[in-house]
Amino acid sequence: VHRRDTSQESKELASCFHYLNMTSRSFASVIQELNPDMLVPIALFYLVLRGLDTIEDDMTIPIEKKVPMLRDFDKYMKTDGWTFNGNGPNEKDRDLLVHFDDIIVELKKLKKNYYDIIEDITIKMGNGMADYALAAEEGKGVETVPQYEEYCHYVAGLVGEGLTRLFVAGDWANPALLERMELTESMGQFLQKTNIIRDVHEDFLDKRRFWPTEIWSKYVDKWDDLFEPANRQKALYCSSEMVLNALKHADECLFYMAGIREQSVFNFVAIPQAMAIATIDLIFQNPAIFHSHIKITKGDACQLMIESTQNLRVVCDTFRRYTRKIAKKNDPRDPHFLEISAACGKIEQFIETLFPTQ
Ligand code: PS7
Ligand code: MN
Ligand code: MN
Ligand code: MN
Ligand code: MN
Ligand code: MN
Repeated sequence: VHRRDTSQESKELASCFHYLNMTSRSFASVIQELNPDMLVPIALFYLVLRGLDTIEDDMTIPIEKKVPMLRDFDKYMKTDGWTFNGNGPNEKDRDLLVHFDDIIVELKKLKKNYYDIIEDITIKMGNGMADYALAAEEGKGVETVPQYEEYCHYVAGLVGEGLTRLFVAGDWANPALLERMELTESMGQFLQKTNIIRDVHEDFLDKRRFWPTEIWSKYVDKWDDLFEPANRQKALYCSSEMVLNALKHADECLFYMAGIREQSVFNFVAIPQAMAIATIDLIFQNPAIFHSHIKITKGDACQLMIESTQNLRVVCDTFRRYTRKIAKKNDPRDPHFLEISAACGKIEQFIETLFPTQ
């Protein structure tokens, strides 16, 4: 366990850690357990992207203001004193942008190679978010599965790319991971798709939709119909197809984690993935996603933390346990029964090749 040396810390860096603890759901603790050399760059990377996402998620910013803000965020992050007094999806995220000048001060102290990675990802993500915010405004949004995966690339695949480049720059991961970018992409896709399936009702209330038309239109005529209690069975079958689409990334996530050399980085990447497979199990065949905000229990989260801070074998055991729970709940009447069954079998088989039993 690494402890931050707060005696050497500037008031701006202390402010960065304050906002990290305020804004981050599961990431604040795992980031702070990182090896000291990785800690500040990754904390600042998190805060920059959290700031960008706060603008994306703020549905009170008019589109003609939001789009240039998303596209110019890389300029703001190098403008001394830049702050933004918006509404934010919640008070804590709003506060981060009100004090963003402190993050800018610390970004300027980063090694150039680290700063350049963060800047490159911010440019690409901001432009991708802007494209999809505009499309949504024009009543188009996410229509096809490739578009759905492109959106997930912008908001999560790119985070993975930036993190992998930072890990390799610091010699914390096998450089071979840079030549297998599809593994990194799967890490982001798996987390983002899980978030999008789980948050479907919350996003619906915000008038946002990330489930692709190509999928939901097979089950209901209008998007709003998916939330009608009378359509629960159809909605559940639709969510099964979304789960099937997410499950295809699980084996590549395990393969990616095999490339991590350092324990604190392993914990940092494995914990969110373990939470994701447990969340997929919670979501699967669960009609509550269409009317409530559901989360895995504190107890399960604690156990997952313990299991994902050991080694790949233990994380594989976790994945196998949840994959079996998913396979058990799979319903033969579900239109995707056979494919879900095959997807679960494929994950188990992959784990068997990594760690053969006996
Ligand atoms: C830089 C640690 C480890 C190779 C703030 C971590 C939105 C799921 O979509 O607000 O608004 O509902 O709940 C984290 C790959 C990203 C993907 C991404 C940055 C893993 C801003 C996390 C996290 C790649 C863009 C949840 C993707 O936010 O989502 C750092 C490897 C931030 C990771 C967004 C989503 C995170 C997310 P939404 P939330
Ligand atoms: Mn967002
Ligand atoms: Mn968000
Ligand atoms: Mn301040
Ligand atoms: Mn969400
Ligand atoms: Mn949510």
